[in-house]
Amino acid sequence: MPRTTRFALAAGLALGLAAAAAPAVPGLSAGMAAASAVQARPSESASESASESAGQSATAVIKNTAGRVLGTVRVERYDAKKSRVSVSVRGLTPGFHGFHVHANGVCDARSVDRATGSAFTSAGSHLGPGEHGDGAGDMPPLLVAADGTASASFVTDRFTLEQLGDANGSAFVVHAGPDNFAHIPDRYFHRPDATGATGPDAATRKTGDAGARIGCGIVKVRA
Ligand SMILES: [Cu+2]
Repeated sequence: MPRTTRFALAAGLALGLAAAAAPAVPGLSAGMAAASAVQARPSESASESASESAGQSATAVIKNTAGRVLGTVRVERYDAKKSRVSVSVRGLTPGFHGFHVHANGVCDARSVDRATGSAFTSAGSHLGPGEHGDGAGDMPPLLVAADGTASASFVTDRFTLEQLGDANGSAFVVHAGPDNFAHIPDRYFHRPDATGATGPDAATRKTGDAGARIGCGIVKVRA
C-alpha cells in the first residue's frame, strides 16, 4: 500500500472515530484513535469513515403537558450505522413507560387526540418505516424507579441522526404505560377488525398499548 494511501486511511478512520472516542477517553491521541479504530471496527471501509460528518449529535428536552421539564435525551453517532441514545428523566410514576421516536418535531400539549384523550398528537405517529415492534422509532422502554427517575443508555441501528433531523424533524415521546411492542400471541382473542380476530389488533400494532403521551421533546440535531 503506498504511503499516502495509508495516511489517508488512518486520517479517515481517526476522523470517523473522533466524536465517539473523544468524550469517553479524552486523553486518546489521534494516532492511538486510528489504531484502535482498526481493531474495533475492522469491517468499516475508509471511504465510509471519510464520508461521515464527525461530531454530529442530537438533543431533546422532554417536557410534560404542563411544560415542566422531565429530562433530556442525547443521541450520538456510535458508528456508521448506529446511534447511542442516553436518556435521563424524573418525576414519572414508577414502572415501565413506553419510549419512542415520533415522526414530527412538534410537541404541542394542546393537540389532544379525540379518540384517546392523549396530548402531543402533534408529534405524529412513530418514526418509520416498520410497524410497531419492528419500527425505526421503537426503543427500549424506560424503567422508572420508586423515586420517579429513570436513566438509560443504549445503542440502536433502527434510526440515524440524519433521519431524526429530516424535513419534518422528530420528537422523543414518553408514554403513561408499558409498551408491549405489539407482541400479542395469537391465542389472545379480540373483537374482530381488519386484522382478524386474534393476536394484536390495529391499535396495539400502532402504539403497543403504551397509553397517553405524557412527555415530549423536540429533537435538535447539531452538525
Ligand atoms: Cu409513542
